[in-house]
Amino acid sequence: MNSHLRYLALPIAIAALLVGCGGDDNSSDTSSTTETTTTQTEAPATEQTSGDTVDLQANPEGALAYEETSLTAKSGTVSIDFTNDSPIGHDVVVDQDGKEISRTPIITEDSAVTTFDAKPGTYTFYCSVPGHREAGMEGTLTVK
Ligand SMILES: [Cu+2]
Repeated sequence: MNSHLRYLALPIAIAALLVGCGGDDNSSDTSSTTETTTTQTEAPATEQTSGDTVDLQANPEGALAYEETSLTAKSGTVSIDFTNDSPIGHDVVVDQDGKEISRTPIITEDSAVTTFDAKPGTYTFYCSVPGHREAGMEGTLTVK
């Protein structure tokens, strides 16, 4: 009478719960040398007490004309934000009493900014591409 009843007691899940203890003895973080001392002092917004930025656009269809021929700005640091969406090259020259103050490069399908210091007064702006001013590409900038 050989009872082959083998009772295989399988040890159910020897849950070796190796609790990952938060040991503090792991001193392998010596990578604290990546501290870069960037002293970037960002300008606190554009809180200008004076000055102005005005938009000026050339005729997008390619006509020899600015969309605005009369601009007004506050005195101080004045920027003219010039946009020319046409394939005809244009620029903006600012002058006062025949003396050039500032200008943008000649651009096509692009935008450019020219910045200058402006006291109150009347300025003229025009396109310096030959023939364009004569065709009407000029206007007045009034600085108050
Ligand atoms: Cu022009």
